[in-house]
Amino acid sequence: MTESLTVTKNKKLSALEGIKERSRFLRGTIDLGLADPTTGSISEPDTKLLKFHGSYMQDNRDVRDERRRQKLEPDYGFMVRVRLPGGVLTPAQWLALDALTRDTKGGLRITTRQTFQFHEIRKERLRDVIGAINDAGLSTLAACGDDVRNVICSVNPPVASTHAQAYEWALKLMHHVKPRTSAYQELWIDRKERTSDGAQDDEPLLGKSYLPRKFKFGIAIPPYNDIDVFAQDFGLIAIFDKKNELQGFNLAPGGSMGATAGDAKTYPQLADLIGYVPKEHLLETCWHAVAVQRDFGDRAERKHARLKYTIDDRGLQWYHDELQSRLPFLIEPPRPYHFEHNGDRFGWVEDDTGRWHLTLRIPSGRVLDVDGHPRQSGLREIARMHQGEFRMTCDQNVIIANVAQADRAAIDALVQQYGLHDHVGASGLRLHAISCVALPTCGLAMAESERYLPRIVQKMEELLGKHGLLDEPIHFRMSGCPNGCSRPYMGEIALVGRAIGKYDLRIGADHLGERLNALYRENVGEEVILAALDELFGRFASERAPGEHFGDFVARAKVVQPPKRRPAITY
Ligand code: SRM
Ligand code: SF4
Repeated sequence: MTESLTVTKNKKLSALEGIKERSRFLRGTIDLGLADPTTGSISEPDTKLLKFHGSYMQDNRDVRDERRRQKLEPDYGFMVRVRLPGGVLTPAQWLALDALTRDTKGGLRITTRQTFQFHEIRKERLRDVIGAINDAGLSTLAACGDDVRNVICSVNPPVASTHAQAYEWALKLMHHVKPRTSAYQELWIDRKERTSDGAQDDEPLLGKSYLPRKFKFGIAIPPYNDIDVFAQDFGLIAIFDKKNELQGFNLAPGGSMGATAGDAKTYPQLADLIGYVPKEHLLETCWHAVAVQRDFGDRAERKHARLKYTIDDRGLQWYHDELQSRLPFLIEPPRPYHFEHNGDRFGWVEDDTGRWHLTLRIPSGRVLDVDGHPRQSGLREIARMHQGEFRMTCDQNVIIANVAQADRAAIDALVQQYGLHDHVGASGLRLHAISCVALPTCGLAMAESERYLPRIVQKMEELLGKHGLLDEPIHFRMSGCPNGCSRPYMGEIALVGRAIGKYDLRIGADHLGERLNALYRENVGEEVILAALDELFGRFASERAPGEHFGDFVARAKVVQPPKRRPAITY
């Protein structure tokens, strides 16, 4: 790690670097903070360390001002995120997570990285909740923090063996690069009163200061790009032979969505191909892919600390060459592949082995009983009888996977009984609409997102209906701020929150997740958004080429000019 010293020697490290380095491998004083009964919070430095354990301290922003007026401390609650590589869990695990919602608010929340979050857990219940997640054979370690996040993997392929093989590598990869600290075991599983000094710990990959920032891997199984592989810090495209045997992976580093409003030095960026490795080299390649960023990522400026900036500052070819220099085998040129599909396909799909998979739409991933939609109860009943597994999708939906033909009718009956058939008769826009959590729990939200989605979708549907476009599959993404948790920069239409009631309207990403969109109207309210879309839908209906998607149309018609990809490297 001498290189990292060279890279950062003339810069002042960010404050968080010191907190991490002094934390005794992520211990800090979390144990003392949890034991303090005088407040619902923990100390600021400990909140940073807690993220590595999979939890954020938040407060309910709906009541923040009122509590301040009443001179009460904020209404603190903890968000807990489960680490669920590939988004797969058993019915027993579903039931275990479902039971934990007794201690939380907002039910189970499926995220855009195929896992679950719980919200508004009181401090005194945090250990029990995280402990119970571990009792269910799951973990929260590295679900948040400056580490390698949940490794995501396509869940939709109709060829069962391709999913099984890719999923196996998602699990292996997550295991290979996860933190090694024993602090997690002490705090949440052994639940020690006082944690150790960490002297026995070592982090051979991540180091004492962990990574400069989060690092995200995702595995796509062509022709499905249901994970948005180019939005990852390091995308992996699984390559199969004609017999559907996994051969290896194309490597696509340098993507991520986050940007800061008004700061042109921050921007969304797509990953680009740098080569291919056979599957037996995947783990070593990914280890070093992380290590390069550990050593060269910006530890002074957190807004500039993602791999995309390291690559853009130094070049894609530089990253390839640096990674190559650490590997004892050659990175080969990328193998051919093509994507045909992005997003989820709803309803029943039969795979090549005769097993069935049912994708259900869960608006914004919120598994909760709400008026007329007892989704949580319905999925609980399905979990009680289901013999296969559940798979979460990156569009926040759920797949009742691996169902025998004989069990389909019983599942269909529960779907009807509990109103889980939202996808039936839904507009193309509604089926492909996703939103981030935003208010009231997200501390960074500038505008509503999840709570606004139903209203804006309905208004947009009125316009689509007027122009005869209701069935048009349009990827619509909404975020409560420019951080981009719903991958809005890859939406054919996107709203990115700037202030309460104000959004950037962005358009022009393609339908396959291979091109970013561009800003069309900045910081505008609903009226302007709808007027702009009315005009665009009208033009799209009358001027589109046969089969052309909305995003492609607005790009071809030069309504906006989406950014270009990085130039390809030479091999
Ligand atoms: Fe995110 C921060 C929610 C996927 C980019 N994200 C947050 C926090 C933790 C807010 C905070 O830092 O205080 C949000 C918690 C809200 C809450 O109340 O629960 C939050 N992000 C989410 C989730 C739950 C959105 C959802 O509605 O599903 C997703 C959880 C994923 C998971 O299971 O791991 C989520 N976040 C994403 C994605 C999409 C992805 O990874 O595919 C992105 C864009 C890709 C990327 O990383 O750039 C994303 N989240 C961010 C960023 C911007 C990071 C950056 O480098 O610029 C932040 C802000 C930060 O980290 O400082 C952020
Ligand atoms: Fe919060 Fe912004 Fe992420 Fe939405 S996009 S969850 S508002 S950080």
